[in-house]
Amino acid sequence: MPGAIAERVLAGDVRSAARLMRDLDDGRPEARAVLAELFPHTGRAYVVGLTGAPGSGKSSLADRLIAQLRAGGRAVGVVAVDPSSPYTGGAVLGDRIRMQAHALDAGVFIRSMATRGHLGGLSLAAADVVAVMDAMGKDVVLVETVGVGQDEIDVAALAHTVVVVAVPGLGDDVQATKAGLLEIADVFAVNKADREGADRAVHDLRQMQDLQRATGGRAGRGSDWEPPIVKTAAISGLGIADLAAAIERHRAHLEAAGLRRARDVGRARAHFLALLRERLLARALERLAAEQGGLEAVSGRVADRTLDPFSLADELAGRLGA
Ligand SMILES: Nc1nc2c(ncn2[C@@H]2O[C@H](COP(=O)(O)OP(=O)(O)O)[C@@H](O)[C@H]2O)c(=O)[nH]1
Ligand SMILES: [Mg+2]
Repeated sequence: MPGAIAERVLAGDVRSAARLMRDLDDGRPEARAVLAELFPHTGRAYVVGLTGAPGSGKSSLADRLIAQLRAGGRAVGVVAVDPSSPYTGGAVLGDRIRMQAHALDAGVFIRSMATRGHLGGLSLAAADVVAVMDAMGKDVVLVETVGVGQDEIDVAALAHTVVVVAVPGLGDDVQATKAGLLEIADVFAVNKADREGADRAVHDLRQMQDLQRATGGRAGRGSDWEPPIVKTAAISGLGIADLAAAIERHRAHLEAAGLRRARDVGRARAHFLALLRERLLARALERLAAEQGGLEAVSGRVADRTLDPFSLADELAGRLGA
């Protein structure tokens, strides 16, 4: 039986959900217990990742997609993760202004995430928030993340459909896309198509896809899906319906090809591994604090070569269960 807080979250109560998310952020054990109560009621939301370089227009696209989804009667959650610019200054203000049209809409819940030192990494914090939104009854949860670094790639593992946002006129941006984002993209949006060079960017992406296919295909995604490339201009709304349709096609493809479950298993694996990592690391660090004076002291001794980190790590790991 869910407790009072879980009941309120399940009923879609925004204040209870917001408080729960804050408590999760603060690492309160009671909050995790509420999450466990909510768990049987989750698994219904469709999660869409939006990833790409800062300034590529992810928040603007999210805003447009929200409007599109709301017009279709869907309840929407948004998780904005931006480690390069924690949402405390301009970014959060920008996001609020951009999405404020939806601020009074009860069918939309937007959460900007701080990126304090989560032991489980960003992906765990984001996964927890996605779970709360899922329990609240959001049909679709958009997860916005800056596409640089492993943490963000990990966040993408939470999504059923990953949209990689590129912009024209940035060769380097396409290069960055190539590095890891090409692997995780289910759909490409070439945003700012109102600017010169959009066709060129589409062409470049297509070429990279051809190259990838010629050199052995997309590792890890396990399907014959060819990620479509959609031109968008979030500023005017151009191409947004196409983008929403491409996301919907990918979702239909996952279901028709029996891949939805594989994706869900992959999402569960990512979440569970992050949980384990957090728990084990917290436990090990507690031990370290109690027995060795903590991480800083140990690091100093390792740097001075008075402590062997290999033996210490082995020894600590070996005693974690005790
Ligand atoms: N010209 C043009 N500017 C855009 C477009 N989409 C977003 N922008 C602008 O690009 C800037 C960054 O957008 P934002 O959504 O915050 O990008 P994010 O950092 O990826 O979330 C803002 O000034 C937007 O107004 C577009 O389609 N065309
Ligand atoms: Mg943004």
